[in-house]
Amino acid sequence: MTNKELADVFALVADLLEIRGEVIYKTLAYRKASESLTGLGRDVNDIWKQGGIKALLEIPGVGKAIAEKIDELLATGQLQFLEKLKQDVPAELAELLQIPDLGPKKVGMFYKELGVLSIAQLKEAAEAGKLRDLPGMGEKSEIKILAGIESLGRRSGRLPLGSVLPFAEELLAVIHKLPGVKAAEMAGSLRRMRATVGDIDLIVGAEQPEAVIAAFVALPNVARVLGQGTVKSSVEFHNGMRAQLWVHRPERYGTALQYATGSKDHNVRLREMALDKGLSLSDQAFLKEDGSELLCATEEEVYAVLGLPYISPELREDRGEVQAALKGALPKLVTTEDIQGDLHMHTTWSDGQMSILQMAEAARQRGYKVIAITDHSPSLGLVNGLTPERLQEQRKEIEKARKKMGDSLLILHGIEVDMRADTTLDLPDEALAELDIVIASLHISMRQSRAQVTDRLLAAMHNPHVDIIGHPSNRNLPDREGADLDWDAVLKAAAETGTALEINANPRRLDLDDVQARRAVEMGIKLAINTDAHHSDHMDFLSYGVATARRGWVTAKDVINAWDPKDLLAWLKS
Ligand code: DGT
Ligand code: CA
Ligand code: ZN
Repeated sequence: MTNKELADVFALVADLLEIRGEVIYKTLAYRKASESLTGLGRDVNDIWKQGGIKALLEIPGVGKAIAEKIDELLATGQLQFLEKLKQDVPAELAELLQIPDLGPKKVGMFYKELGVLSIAQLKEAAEAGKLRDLPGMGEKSEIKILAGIESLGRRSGRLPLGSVLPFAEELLAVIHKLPGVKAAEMAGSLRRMRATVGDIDLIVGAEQPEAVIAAFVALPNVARVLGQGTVKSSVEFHNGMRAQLWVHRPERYGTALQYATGSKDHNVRLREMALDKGLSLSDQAFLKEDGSELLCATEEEVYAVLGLPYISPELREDRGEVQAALKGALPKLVTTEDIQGDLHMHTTWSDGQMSILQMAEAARQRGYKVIAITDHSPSLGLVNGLTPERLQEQRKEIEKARKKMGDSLLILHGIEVDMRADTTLDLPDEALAELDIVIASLHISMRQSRAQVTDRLLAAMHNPHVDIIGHPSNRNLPDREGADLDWDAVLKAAAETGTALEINANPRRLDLDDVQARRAVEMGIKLAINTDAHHSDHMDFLSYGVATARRGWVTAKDVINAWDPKDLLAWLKS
């Protein structure tokens, strides 16, 4: 069994226990073990073979009960505890938990009351109106379940960039150290920094490809070899992620990297240009009509052969970048170094994990010149949002932090105010008027009709105190789609009212997305690239937001937190 398969067993145990109605804490140990096994860099089989149960206990999140169960699973391929549990609770029910907003209690109830065992049966029961009369249910919750089932059908199997990139970076560091490796880089959608990625593509430059491939497939966290050839191999890791590795001789590295970075459409465009010059471009080389090869060790050379300047990977989507490059009109893309501060963060005043001062100090350490403290407003459940009274109290603490930081950091007092379902904001104008900066965000009732939900954004933008719309669509990657916004209307209002739109850099959001960000800057709308940090570590998310902006052809002058703080202050006042 692989780590991932073991992890899946424990996740199933936890799901079934919850459906049976066990109290949460009894399931926590299984969930923790499942997560820990998924993230483990070593093969559990090796640990177990070397040191048995005792060695298993060294794995974080694995206590005696779990270690014994891993031992049983690895020895017999089965778990008696799970087999018994399945007699109480059919294992198929766990599948129902994938439906968004459907919890174990309801799943258990649908099974007991109606014998529902599968998503198909649940859909049938909901369509026949059989769920609405059960305890705690109604017509609305029935409709919600149907919508949830429908959204499952759209599930992509893609992973958010932020879940893959850190793993791929570690992997790359290991590959760099394999014998004979001269160069190694990520390619594919990961290098283009798409918001979600299908798999990990890696390119290596080495004189002896077969030796590198043999070493790669033998890495300890490889669970399965899906394919192994002389220049290419494909594997699945213990965490379930898949990677393809191509190895090329160093003198061909440029064409190989360019090819594997894609996108497919961008490459098609380049091949057409090559053909016009009598060249045929492959991952190996440019082939001339006389049959000789033109080799490129770097990507720059590939583009130069075609008469093009280097095109950043984030732009390679065939969205006009080749035409722009030909005209010398590529944008000077924003970089993380351009960013002067972060204008969206939370503290212990609402649902953040650190104090104002701790966040300020972390920001100063990163070399920021400005931050905005933007805790939540009151109506949003569970986040301890700020009433006008508590905002006044918070102001005093902001003043204290300002004294401590002196001239080294500008601290703006702000709020992330909720857009209520009825188009009003969650704080009175008088409270907003006293703040330095106001972000308005959509969190609740995001499944309203297009007209209704769009109206809420328009109303917020027309409020003179609102400076920024936070994570405009409220999407959650990879599978929760954003609100059904009328983007034409949203962008038009942003341009007219001079409201900035946020690119929320949290890798689960990346919202605005690249496409809307590009439309926005073309219309002269200003953007803010913010991390929405709830802990100082989250400030690291910045690079994901910047990458999204770069994919949207955004330059530093489009981004209010890339400006000198003086200019930002002037803009906030205007
Ligand atoms: P993904 O993995 O779905 O997130 O997307 P990509 O872009 O990483 O695509 P993938 O993994 O199927 O292929 C990796 C790269 O290989 C792709 O970006 C460009 C190149 N490639 C794959 N198939 C073709 C093809 O049929 N023609 C050309 N020109 N390039 C291809
Ligand atoms: Ca890929
Ligand atoms: Zn926030």
